[in-house]
Parts: sequence; C-alpha cells; structure tokens
Amino acid sequence: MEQDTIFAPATAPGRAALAVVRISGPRALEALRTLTGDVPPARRLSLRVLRDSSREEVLDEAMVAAFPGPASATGEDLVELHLHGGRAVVAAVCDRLATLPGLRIADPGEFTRRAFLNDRIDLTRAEGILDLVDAETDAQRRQAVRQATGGLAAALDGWREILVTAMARLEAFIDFPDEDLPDSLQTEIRAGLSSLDAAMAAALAEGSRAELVREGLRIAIVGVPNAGKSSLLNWLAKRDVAIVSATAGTTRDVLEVHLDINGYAATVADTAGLRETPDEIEAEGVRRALARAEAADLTLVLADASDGEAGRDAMRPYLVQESALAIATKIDLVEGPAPAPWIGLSTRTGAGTEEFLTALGTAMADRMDRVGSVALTRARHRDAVGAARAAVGRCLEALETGAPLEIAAEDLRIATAALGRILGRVDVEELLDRIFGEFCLGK
Ligand SMILES: Nc1nc2c(ncn2[C@@H]2O[C@H](COP(=O)(O)OP(=O)(O)OP(=O)(O)O)[C@@H](O)[C@H]2O)c(=O)[nH]1
Ligand SMILES: [Mg+2]
Repeated sequence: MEQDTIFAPATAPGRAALAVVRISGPRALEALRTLTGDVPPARRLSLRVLRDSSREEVLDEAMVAAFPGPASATGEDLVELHLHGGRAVVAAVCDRLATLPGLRIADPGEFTRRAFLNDRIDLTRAEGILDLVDAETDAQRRQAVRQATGGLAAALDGWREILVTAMARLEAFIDFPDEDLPDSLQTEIRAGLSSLDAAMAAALAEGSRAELVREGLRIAIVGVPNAGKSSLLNWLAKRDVAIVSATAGTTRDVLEVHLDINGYAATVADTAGLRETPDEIEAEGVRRALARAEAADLTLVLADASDGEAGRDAMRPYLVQESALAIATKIDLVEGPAPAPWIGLSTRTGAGTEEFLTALGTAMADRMDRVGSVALTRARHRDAVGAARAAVGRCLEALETGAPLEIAAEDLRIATAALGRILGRVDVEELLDRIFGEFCLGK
C-alpha cells in the first residue's frame, strides 16, 4: 500500500510575514504540480502562483521548493510552500491540499518521525530537534543544538565501537575453545572496557544536570509571612504576578512563574509564609510551601532584615540543605549589611540586588553547567547508560574470574543493545509514539 502523503503548516499559526507549509510523501511533487502547474528545479526557491481547483482563482503567490527523496529532510519527496503568512492564506492552501487524493494532514511530529524511520536521523537527533523547537533560554538552545547536530550520537557511537571491538575479539576465541585468551589480548580488552566504564561513569555522575537545563531548575521562595517573598518573585519576573500587601499571610497557595534567569530556565515558586496558624486554608498553604521547598533544586530562604538576628535564627532549619540561598530582605530598613552568609537586598530600593543575582547565577550554574562530558538529556538516556555500564562491569568481572567467554560476550551484547536503544537502533516501537507525540504539528 502506498504511504500517505502528509502536509502541515511548519510555522506557528497567526499573522506573520510568511507561513511555511510542508508536504512529504510519494505524492508531494504531484501536489506541487497540481497547485502551480509545474515542478520547479530541485532544491531551489522559485516564485510560483498557486491556484485553486478551477485553476482560475489565485490562492497565493509564493516561493516554493521541491526536495526529491531520498536526499531530503524526511527521506521522502518533500515540498515547501513559503506562503504569505495570513491565516486565510494558510487555510485556503491546506484546504486545497486536503482535497488531493492520497494527502492528509500530518500528525504531530510525523515529519521528524519519517526522517527517523527513513534513517535520515537517529533518535537522539530527533529529540534534539524537539528540544530546539522548545528551547526558550540560551542554555537550552546550546544543549539542544549539540544533540540535534549529533553530539550525543557521536559519543554513543564511539562507545559502541569499543564494545563491538571487544566483542569481536572475544568471539574469535569462543569459536576456538581449545585456545586460551592470550594475556596481551585480555589486557587490551580490559583496558578498552575500563576506559569505557570511566566515560559512562562520568556521564552518569553529571546526574540530571542536562535534564535540569532542558526542564528548568525548580526554585522555591520560602520565609515567614511578610518577609517579602511575593515582592521578590515580582522583582525577578519584572511584573506583578503575585499580590503584595502589608497583611501577613497574603499568599495562600503556591504560585509558579517560568523565567529565564541568566540564560537558564527556571520555575520560581512563591509560597505561603511559614507560621503556625489556626486558619485551615493558610495551614494547607504552609504544608504546600514546605513540600515545595523539599522538592526544589534551589531554595531561596528569606528573613526580614528588620527582624534582626531572631528573624534569621528562625529560618536556620531551612538553611541546612546546601541547596539554599540565605537572603535578608528589606535591607533598606536597617543600617549596614547583613551578616554572612546572608545576602542583604531590597526590592524597593534595588540595594543588593546585583549581588543577589550574581549569587543566584552562580548557584544555578553550579547545578546546571556540565564539566564537559556527554550530556544525557533524558531519564531514558541515563537508564540505558546505567544498564550498559552494569553489563560492562559484569563482563570485566567475568574476564577477571576466568568465567566462560560466552558469559563475558553476552554482557557486551547487552551493553551494546542498551546504547543502541538510546539511538533508536533496537526495539524502539513502543518508544516512538511517546517521543514523537511531544512534537508540534508540522515538525
Ligand atoms: N521597605 C521595604 N518593604 C518591602 C520590601 N519588600 C517588600 N516589602 C513590603 O513588605 C510587605 C510584605 O511583602 P510581600 O512581598 O507581600 O511579603 P510575603 O513574604 O509575600 O508575605 P506573605 O505572602 O503574607 O507571606 C509589603 O508591604 C511590601 O511592600 C523591601 O525591599 N523594602
Ligand atoms: Mg506573599
């Protein structure tokens, strides 16, 4: 059966100078000919008039390009229509395409899925493209572009190469059971696997850093009522997101804002002031505040500078985690600076805010910057590398104890398959829907 030809707007809906509609599949070039009367030269933009079915009415005058498969982004015949960006233009062209036989609107992520199925990209590059489309901060963009251009795939291929080499050497001796594995070869295999183990350990030791860059650091602001938590959130957000008032207990629920802080993505949560209270609703707010502080990657612990030492002491229990930053608010109300490690700041006068931003930037970089090893941007990457590393460890042990070579070789096969899963080379069917379902339409 012929593969469906799919089409979809590749640009966001709404008024804009241009809107790109893409068509991919066996009937893409035919669809272009139907609209324009011919198929222009491959891989070049050409100006064409697009007409409706009567061939009398003009739908739009547009730049069009044809990319014959398999050397196209999807691996199939691919067409791009660079239309004028009005909603009605895009709607008219898409309506027209929908009437053509064998054409249908694409599912989310279907273009990239086809690129993957046609071997144009591996799964990590596909994920990188998804992240690039979603990137809102510079750190996210840098990480995504590295993955989309094959950074992770290259590292994983290098690792697989080591495994395959070791496997080939072992297999050679499995076929000749009378011969012992020579010491020199044994040493060589072990050296390769040990360096691989170290590389995987380094990548895993980075923990979820790369994931934090993708998903954003979770920051919680906590403190007693009236400490200035909502004021600090508003200051960070540069707008009035939270209600600020002189009444203690103003904020009752957790309020979240997604922000770009120094190029890093963060979700900052304002919370209810911490105090014992008979008010049931406020008490629930306090419970939520504590839960949020617990779950946060970074906690901003606030004490009102005008409450002096007693105020700071009251917040001490929340400072035990190393993931906390101590902030003395309303520093404009007192003489002199706050005692270290407290950072004094006033959102009213702006005093100390620069020092605070520097400290915040450092704390975020500490959690998110990588020291250069392989970026595992998803839990599924880390799970698979963990499984591969465990198998390599078992193989090294088998070699050490002189276990049958078949056992050592089997562990190498398990490790190779685990890394192959990340790239999408082994049993991935069940993964595909999940990964490509996250895409937006037209990607
Ligand atoms: N002088 C001075 N007053 C401030 C500053 N920041 C906040 N305030 C005042 O302190 C009061 C409480 O501020 P909020 O930001 O609502 O405090 P909060 O911690 O969110 O309070 P709750 O939501 O009730 O827990 C308000 O009257 C603010 O105007 C500051 O830097 N200097
Ligand atoms: Mg508040």
